[in-house]
Amino acid sequence: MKAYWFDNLPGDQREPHDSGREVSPEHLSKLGILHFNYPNVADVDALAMERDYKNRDEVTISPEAMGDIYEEKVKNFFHEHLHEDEEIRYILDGAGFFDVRNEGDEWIRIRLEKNDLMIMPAGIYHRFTTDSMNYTKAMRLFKEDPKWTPLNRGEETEKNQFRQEYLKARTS
Ligand code: KMT
Ligand code: NI
Repeated sequence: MKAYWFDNLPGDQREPHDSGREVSPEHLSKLGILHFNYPNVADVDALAMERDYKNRDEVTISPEAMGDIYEEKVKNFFHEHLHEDEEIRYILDGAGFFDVRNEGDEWIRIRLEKNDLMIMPAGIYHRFTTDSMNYTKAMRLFKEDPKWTPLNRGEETEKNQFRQEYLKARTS
């Protein structure tokens, strides 16, 4: 895992876009983000048990796995959105970038590699992309049914209850 300010420069979303300014784990935890390095799936099982996660699936995001729709999927994952649930992702293979908005509405880029697990709180604005290797294999954990509808940022999400609660939790 490596976290840094996104450079906001034009260019392919899959490039690192590393501004050279690192972001500390403390900064991430202030945003409500947790990160763990779990070499064994047993560690993930324990976390899932502890947090009452009953379901999971696996996705492979690559041109080989997705064929013609890969480029479209990658573009879609990169639309800024939030969820009304916590989002837990565990990287099984490959790597990818999650960009999250910080308290000043700036993009923080988080590079996740194999064995990285990240927990993002409900209501945080974020987006995802593969890197230039075009290969992310990830486990997605769900409390109940796979319900992880992305709500794209707009007037509606600003008023969203989970967004409001997220903002409130950050200042208290
Ligand atoms: C999301 O919500 O943006 C995702 O789950 C991205 C795909 S999982 C690596
Ligand atoms: Ni998401």
